[in-house]
Amino acid sequence: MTVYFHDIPAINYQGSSATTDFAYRHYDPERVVLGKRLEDHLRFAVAWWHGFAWPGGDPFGGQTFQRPWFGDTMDHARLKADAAFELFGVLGQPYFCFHDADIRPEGEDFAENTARLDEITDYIGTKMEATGTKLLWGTANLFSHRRYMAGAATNPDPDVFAFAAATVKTCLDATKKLGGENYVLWGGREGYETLLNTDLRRERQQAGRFLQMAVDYAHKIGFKGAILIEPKPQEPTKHQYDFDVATVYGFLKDFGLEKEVKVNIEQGHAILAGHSFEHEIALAAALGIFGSIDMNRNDYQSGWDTDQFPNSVPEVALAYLEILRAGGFTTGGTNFDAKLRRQSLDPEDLVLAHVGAMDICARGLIAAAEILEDGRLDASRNTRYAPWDKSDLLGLDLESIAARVRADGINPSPRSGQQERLENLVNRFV
Ligand code: XUL
Ligand code: CO
Repeated sequence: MTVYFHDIPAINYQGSSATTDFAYRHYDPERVVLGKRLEDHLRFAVAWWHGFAWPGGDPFGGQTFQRPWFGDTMDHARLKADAAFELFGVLGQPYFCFHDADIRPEGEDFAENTARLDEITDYIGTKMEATGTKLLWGTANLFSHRRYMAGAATNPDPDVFAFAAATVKTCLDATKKLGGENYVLWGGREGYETLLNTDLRRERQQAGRFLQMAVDYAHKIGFKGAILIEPKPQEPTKHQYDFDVATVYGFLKDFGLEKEVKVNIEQGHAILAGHSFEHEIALAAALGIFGSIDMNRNDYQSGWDTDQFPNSVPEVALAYLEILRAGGFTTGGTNFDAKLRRQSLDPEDLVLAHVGAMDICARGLIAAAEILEDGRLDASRNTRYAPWDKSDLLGLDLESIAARVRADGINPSPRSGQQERLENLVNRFV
């Protein structure tokens, strides 16, 4: 049954000679790059919240979108699921991601929320089986409802902690039921507006214990996927505890979870934290906690988390370069945590936003693979560090090093970092 995208053809790869907007010009799922199909490298996912739940509001104006599935009944929820699977089919998307609140209407209480989640995930499960679309990750929305205005795990009210913990249990159950390959925790309101009313030490402890409980429960039910924290420095709170990859790693070490939990890194969040996307990916890989990515872009003038679809091949290529250097995705993938601009009202806008983003990512990944196959970039980096390969310095102490510097007359002669030369090299591929 078609519900929404019925005039739009299924999108397929037609190459750069395509004459229609409704074609992939670069994303050929079957193309083999570095020994793997593009579809298996990129592992694209549609985000249910932006695609189907977001009404098109901004801080100064409300809903602009009029979707037939907007409403708070289970019939609306099923219609929304029908539309979502129709879009996955049009795009040929292998994966999707959801929050509980995206797929079911809010109930009167926890019991009703759980019953509705069970019912709609049964419905979604049947559609997944029929279409072969898979779940990249599930998550709980612990930030929209007013009960969470002062945080979920970090709330001053233990009843809110309890409601949030119970909700995470149901969302882990739902994610496992649907064969989810990851479970994400984004601490949207786990932070503060002002330190004047905030006991930071206590809130951190609550967040750490909450995460331990989630990990324990995932083990208990035999959830095979990865548990991922999604860092973000601020917005909606003034300061968020999961600020960036480095902060999250310190937090995981503190609570003994650095082998249990990885990160889901979002482009826009990295920028908000004052980093590049590739910095956050490279750091996570170096720390052994790289999990997955939320692909999008921010508006570079407004300084907001505008969640736009990616649009720059050079930017995306540098991110995929770090992902490929780290060995590629395992459980993770490329989730488009991106939404339309609020004037983009038509069904085809949602389709074309994903088509463009998938082509951009395909070009980025292909460019990154070509850089690695070319070999000169990494050869140059290896040469830069080559003297370390035969050095025993790190096993010594200051005294013996001082003796050696004196005895051998060590007197370093600086070498060029060749940055412009390497930038020129990379630009030949992107
Ligand atoms: C918010 C954000 C979330 C998470 C999932 O900035 O990125 O959508 O990805 O809760
Ligand atoms: Co995100």
